[in-house]
Amino acid sequence: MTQAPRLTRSAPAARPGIVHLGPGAFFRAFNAVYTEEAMQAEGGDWGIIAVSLRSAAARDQMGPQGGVFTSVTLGAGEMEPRVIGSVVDVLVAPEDPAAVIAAMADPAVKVVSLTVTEKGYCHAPATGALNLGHPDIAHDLAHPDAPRSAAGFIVAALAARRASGAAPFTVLSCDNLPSNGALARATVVEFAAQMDADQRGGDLAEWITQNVPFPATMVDRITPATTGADIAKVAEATGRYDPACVLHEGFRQWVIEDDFAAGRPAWEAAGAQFVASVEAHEVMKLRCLNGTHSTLAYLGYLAGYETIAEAVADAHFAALCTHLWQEEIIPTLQQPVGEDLPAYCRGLMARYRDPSIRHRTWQIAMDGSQKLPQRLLGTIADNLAMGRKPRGLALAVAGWMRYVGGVDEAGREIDVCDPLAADLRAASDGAEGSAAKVAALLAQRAVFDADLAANETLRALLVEAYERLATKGVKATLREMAGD
Ligand code: CS2
Repeated sequence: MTQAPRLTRSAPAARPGIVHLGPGAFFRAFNAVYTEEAMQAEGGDWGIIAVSLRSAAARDQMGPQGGVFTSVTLGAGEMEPRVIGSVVDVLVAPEDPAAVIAAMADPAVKVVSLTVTEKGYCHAPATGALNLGHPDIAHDLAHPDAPRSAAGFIVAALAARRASGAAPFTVLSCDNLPSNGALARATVVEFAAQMDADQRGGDLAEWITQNVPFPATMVDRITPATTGADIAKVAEATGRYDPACVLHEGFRQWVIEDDFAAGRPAWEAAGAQFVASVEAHEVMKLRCLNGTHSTLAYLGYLAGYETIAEAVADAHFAALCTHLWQEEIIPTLQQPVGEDLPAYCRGLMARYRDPSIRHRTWQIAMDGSQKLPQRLLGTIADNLAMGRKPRGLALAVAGWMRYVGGVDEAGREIDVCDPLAADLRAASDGAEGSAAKVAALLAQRAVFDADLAANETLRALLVEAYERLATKGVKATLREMAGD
């Protein structure tokens, strides 16, 4: 590799107005870019203090560069690099939690946004309730001044602002969860209620409920994890070494509920859509995009495909997506204002097919226990309630069941990355035969609610799909389903 000099900041940094929790690739390709463009168009002190709740990687990558990084738009074999400067500081929470609370408590900060992934909400995926048994939540309730979880930091900072008479900030969830604003509110308020119950919070839960807005958002931009080869390619193209670079598709969509306590960047100047309710957009995106993404991830991985583009280049996988959209997903949806559902799904297929986006099936397969309910299971429940048999969606869930069993079709071990991986593996290993394995996994209450688990139609569809996958493999199963 050429010894390119490191990227550094050239323009002065904006004053901070946002604290963002979760400074991974998606945040850099999305929130940071929208905020950069909003400040360029309309000005404002909206510099972002990015906070990593776990590893020091983001700080080690961006810190020496003064927060700047390269955002690379991919498409048609071309790379379009651009330096983004909206991140003005990067903190690592475990190194100094008090510094994070102080940054969030600064009255100059008007928005606290989050991309902490599904598991960062520490909730039970099947119900949405805060999981009080979660180790981070238990820790934070015992040590509220040195929290680890997003909810713990938000409550500590809101308590500090209330005590100092500062106005609250807006909490802006940008994770792929249904009603993500309401979910963030429920977990934060429940955490505060636990503090109040021990006489440590006063009536903080009530104060948060009355004063803190939690607008919902729908976020969309496909952003694979950056690899070493990507960093080398970017250095080649730009002449700068930038380990914080992100490579993503050109498409982006941000739909936001316009409910902010103390102002916000002019994100609409960068194309964000402000609406009264995000729900229909969110459900459309989670079911149409993320639902088929997870389907392609499990079945594609088992079939030996490394990326989404490779999977949909197989005509049977593409046909499965089309079947899912037309027959099993769109019939459950309300059409969001300004969207045309069939055209939206055709657009998704075009996005998936782009071979320059190397989005690994293994990456999307991660954390399935946290993703399945909103991506696949709600759609299944709606189909069943309408008297329909969702065979394609059941095949996807059976694919997940095979995947979490931990062995691929060639007999190789799968590196299953999921907070419940050990439980799921034990459930699968402890059962013999397709029907028993399906039953053992359906009994995982964190993933399947009691009603769905008791549905005999679903059980039969899952057992049939699981048996086919186990005996014939993914490719032969898809060929049979297509009638070839
Ligand atoms: C993907 C998403 O990793 C995953 O689970 O389905 O990250 C997806 O790429 C984004 O939601 C697209 O906006």
